[in-house]
Amino acid sequence: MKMCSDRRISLPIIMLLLAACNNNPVKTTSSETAETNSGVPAVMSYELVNIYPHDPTAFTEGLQFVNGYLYESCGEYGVSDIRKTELVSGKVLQKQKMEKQYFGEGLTVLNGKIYQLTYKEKTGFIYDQASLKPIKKFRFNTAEGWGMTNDGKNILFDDGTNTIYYLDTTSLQVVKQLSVNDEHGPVNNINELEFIKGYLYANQWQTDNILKIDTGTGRVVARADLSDLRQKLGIAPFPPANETAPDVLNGIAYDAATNRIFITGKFWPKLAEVKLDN
Ligand SMILES: [Ca+2]
Repeated sequence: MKMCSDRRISLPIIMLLLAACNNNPVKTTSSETAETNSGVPAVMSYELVNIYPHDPTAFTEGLQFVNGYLYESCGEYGVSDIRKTELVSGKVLQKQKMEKQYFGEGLTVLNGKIYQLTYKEKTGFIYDQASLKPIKKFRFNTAEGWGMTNDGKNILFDDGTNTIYYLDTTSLQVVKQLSVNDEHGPVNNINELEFIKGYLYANQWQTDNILKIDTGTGRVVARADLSDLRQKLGIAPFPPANETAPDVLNGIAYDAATNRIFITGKFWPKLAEVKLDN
């Protein structure tokens, strides 16, 4: 999520209160590396390893790293696209624009195909990974489409609530649902996703938190606060000062071959390689 004109910071007080209730990590000692006995998520610290360029006009909605390249879905009506970019230069190597009635959302690459959600159009797209050419559309039934990833078998997506939906790649039907919870209850606004070493990682919309989720139970087992990443990258604090300024953190990608994690955000001019300690 989401579009500039509908960024929901028009409800700042409610959102901040919700964020305060849901997101304030309870302090744990640095030696704790997993969910505590009380169910409180462990604190994940992070280390900034590298900084790469990122297209500052990209309203990032989905990000994945595959065979040396970043695949990204960018949103907003009229300018949405999917693109393949070079990590070190940030150069866009290939791009496929979407029709103006679609707002691009989460993206994932699996078995030579790129799957992509749209925001309110209940329409998913499948593209050929090599050419980025559209192969087909499919329908999904949630009110909104937000983040997407895959676990090597199923596609996982979310709709801005605390529910993760598992899609069968052949039938494109939902075959399983997972509810994300922490010690306070449901964790809503689950957004961009990434599957890393058996755990589901998610950023939570309008926060700079990265959550580590046990896909067996839906529990948040660890949480990283990346709010000072903006400063390290030279990016102005949230909320953005205008419609083209860097917006929320959104975009998590993982390179399993080198164990690197990449983080960026909507209209961020930089992309960070980070290490998470948990
Ligand atoms: Ca991702």
